[in-house]
Amino acid sequence: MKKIVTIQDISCFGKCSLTVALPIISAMGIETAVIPTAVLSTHTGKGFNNYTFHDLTGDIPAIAEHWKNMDLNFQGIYTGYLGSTEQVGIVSDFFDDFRTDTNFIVVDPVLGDSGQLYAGLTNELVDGMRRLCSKADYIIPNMTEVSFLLGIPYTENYDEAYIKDILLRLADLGCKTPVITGVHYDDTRQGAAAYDSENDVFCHSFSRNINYHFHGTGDIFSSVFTGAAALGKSLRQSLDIAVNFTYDCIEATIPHLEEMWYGSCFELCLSKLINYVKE
Ligand code: PXL
Repeated sequence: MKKIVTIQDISCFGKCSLTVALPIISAMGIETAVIPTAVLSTHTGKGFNNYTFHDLTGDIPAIAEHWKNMDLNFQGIYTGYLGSTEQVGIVSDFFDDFRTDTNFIVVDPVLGDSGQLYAGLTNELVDGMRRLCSKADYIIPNMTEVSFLLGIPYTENYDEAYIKDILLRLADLGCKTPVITGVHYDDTRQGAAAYDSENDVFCHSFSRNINYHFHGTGDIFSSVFTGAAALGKSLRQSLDIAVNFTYDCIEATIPHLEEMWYGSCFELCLSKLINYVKE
């Protein structure tokens, strides 16, 4: 079986990071190994206060060491929310230990949204994420994360020429293929833009725009994109599957007022995802 290891937190309630990545990547028919970076009682987004936070930095090197001794290998290594700045060095060592000639690394530089860093995250972590991005095959920031990674103002008013320039600057950080999520040039469509720097090709994928903001959609997109790439789909196919599935999840969440403030009802759409990857 194809195997992906994903390194991110467990938010025990709230549907993001590992509680999204595990079911989604598994539904794609891929074995999913996990390294939890921290355990929180909920995610740190709007509406949740006084959440617990247990940092697991100290556990990660021993897990990696055990796996090295077992000669484990993975088609994809996919990182998300990190629990401490110290984890940047540990994850970077993990990349060195588990990178092969045929696998790939995805860094979702989870830092913030709507122009703001997530609660408790620091500029030091931003610098660390930038270093991790330099080692990745794919990075998947939203426009907030783009602004922190590149040290430029946050904007939601841009055109295609601006996004292409940003993609080139993200590739200059050292990653092969930057992918920007939440891209919209007008009110009718929303999607993702990518730049394959090895082949000098830009690529877009859009779905219909729904003007709602849902928590956890970035994690849904990155999980699906990583799974699709591990299954050998092309960049264009992986973008299309991730954009379409993220749209499905947003649409499916709208009738669920009691849940929509903290996450997306991705569970209702998993059968669609299974069909997307069959096609
Ligand atoms: O969805 C990104 C994310 C992951 N993990 C934690 C978060 C967030 C966003 O708020 O708080 C703990």
